[in-house]
Amino acid sequence: MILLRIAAVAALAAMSTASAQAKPAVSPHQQGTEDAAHNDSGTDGMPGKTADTDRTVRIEARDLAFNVKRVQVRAGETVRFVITNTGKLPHEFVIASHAEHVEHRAMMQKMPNMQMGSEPNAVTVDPGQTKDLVWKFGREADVEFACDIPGHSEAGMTGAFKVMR
Ligand SMILES: [Cu+2]
Repeated sequence: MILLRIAAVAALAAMSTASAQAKPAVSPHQQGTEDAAHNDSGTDGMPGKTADTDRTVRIEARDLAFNVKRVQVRAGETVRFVITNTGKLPHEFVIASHAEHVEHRAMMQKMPNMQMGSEPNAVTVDPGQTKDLVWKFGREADVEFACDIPGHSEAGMTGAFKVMR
């Protein structure tokens, strides 16, 4: 089961690497809406491999806040986030730049039933559940975590990463 997990994470990482390499260089005004969530305003972090975990950080998602507002990480560090939902509502844990969060929220306003859980930078955690998200931080300081379900970030389900170089 652990091996399967690692394989799945590795596959996701390989997919995102492949799509990044395959993406042609385009100026911002040429980018289509389908690529809006993965444009160049994104963070330089990427999904990490469980096997490379440097540190595990436990986070509690409540209605409607995370138990921490700020998490300090080192540039290049692979952090395994273990998110437990102790609330009564489903919540997300999404790692992205500020601009990407704004785009995700706009998209979810239009499509409230869309699940972010299949994205490599997001997990959806149902009440009582615990899920993992492994993330390798880059040097970029503009990276935030949030629940982008409509109304949740506005109510305070956001937090910041402090990236130490
Ligand atoms: Cu939420």
